[in-house]
Amino acid sequence: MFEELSQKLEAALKALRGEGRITELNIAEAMRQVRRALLEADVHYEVARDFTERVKERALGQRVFAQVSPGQQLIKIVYDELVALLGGEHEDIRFSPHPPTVILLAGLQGSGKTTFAAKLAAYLKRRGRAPLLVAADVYRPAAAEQLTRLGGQIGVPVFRIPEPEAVRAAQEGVREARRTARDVVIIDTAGRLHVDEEMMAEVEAIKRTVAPHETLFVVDSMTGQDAVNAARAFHDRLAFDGVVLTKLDGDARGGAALSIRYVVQKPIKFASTGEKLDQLIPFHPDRMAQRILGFGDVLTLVERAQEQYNREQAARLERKLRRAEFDLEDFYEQLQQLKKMGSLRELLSMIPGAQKMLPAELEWDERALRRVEAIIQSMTPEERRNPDILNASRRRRIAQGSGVDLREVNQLLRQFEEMRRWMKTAQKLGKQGRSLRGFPFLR
Ligand SMILES: Nc1nc2c(ncn2[C@@H]2O[C@H](COP(=O)(O)OP(=O)(O)O)[C@@H](O)[C@H]2O)c(=O)[nH]1
Ligand SMILES: [Mg+2]
Repeated sequence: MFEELSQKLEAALKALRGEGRITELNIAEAMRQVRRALLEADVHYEVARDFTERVKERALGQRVFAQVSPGQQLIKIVYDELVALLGGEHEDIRFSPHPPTVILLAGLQGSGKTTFAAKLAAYLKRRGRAPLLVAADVYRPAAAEQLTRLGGQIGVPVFRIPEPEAVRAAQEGVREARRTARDVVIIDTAGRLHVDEEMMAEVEAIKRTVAPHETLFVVDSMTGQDAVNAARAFHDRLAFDGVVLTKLDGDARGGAALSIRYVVQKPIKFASTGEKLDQLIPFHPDRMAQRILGFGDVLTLVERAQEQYNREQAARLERKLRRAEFDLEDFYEQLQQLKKMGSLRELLSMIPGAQKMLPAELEWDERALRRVEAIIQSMTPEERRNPDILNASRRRRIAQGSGVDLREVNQLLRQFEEMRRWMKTAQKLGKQGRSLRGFPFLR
């Protein structure tokens, strides 16, 4: 996500990052580079120009170059402005005090509406809501089919009617939700390849009829400036309440998406980062700005961990950590948890600094993870609980059993020891008042 933009921005700001002398002149030069990086990522030129102008003005106004760590100050200004550009505060779905809350999705064909409908339903279900999906994309039977299949995967009911009448489908869907006590209705609509009158009129009619609490515009971030134009066109007709950026996992022209908020003045509420149904993140401008500037997104990582981790497991783990009893069995359990949280690539992208080491090594990493699993699986329960008994002959047996080199077994055990040592250090920190959160081996 924004990997290229990230790298270029970092390069532009790097010269200013150290304690080095900063002058009006090199601020101007850095901003020229920042502007170029934004333009190359397909950020709208007006947005890029305003952005760098504002940063420059603030930097000069605060006499950044006279400060103790001018580079850091400037990066802070860039960060603040980026957060502002992305909308400032996080905005959640606005739920109606009188359920069901009705959410209408609109956007071009292929933008990811149907996928998002299911992702949103799964997300709301995890938050304790009872959603109903409504197929108001009534013209292609395959569309309702797709929604029904996705609903099945996440255990959320899907409402559809056989007739090709979108407005009625939406209306009856809301009625069905009331009848079956579902508290959120998500209406998936038909899109066209291009903005066209018929489509707009239909979505408008649905909106008028069901009076949704939220109308969300779903847009493919990879379509560059077209995304911005579509946003404008939909907003003129529908006056939507929020934006969903999809396909942020692709890197191509994602920067255009950053202009949308600026152009339509409506909050981005979610970002979709893959085809899998759990690849959805609530959009937080500050977290996104941190990612773009290469600072990772630790908060989203922790939230993801908390979602996957049940409380009992967490309590047990915490107990073990406190007593420094963490063994290979716990380690294995953690690996499984980690895998459930998403792809390694996605997780690493949330860890500060990890993006830089990503590309080439990553495939190796996924393979390495499987080998680690195989090694641990080849141990007896007793060995997992008490790795100290792993003498040379036991190690040889494990290597043979898991089909890896003895060297790799030794390496894993060494790393595990190191990790345990780190945990003890973390414990000491914990005693000094800092809490131990998230995953212990994601330092
Ligand atoms: N890589 C990626 N693909 C996505 C994402 N969201 C949707 N897709 C894919 O984009 C295609 C179109 O999505 P769909 O939900 O059918 O779009 P719709 O026509 O707007 O309903 C499908 O192949 C999806 O799997 C995303 O966030 N990332
Ligand atoms: Mg669809």
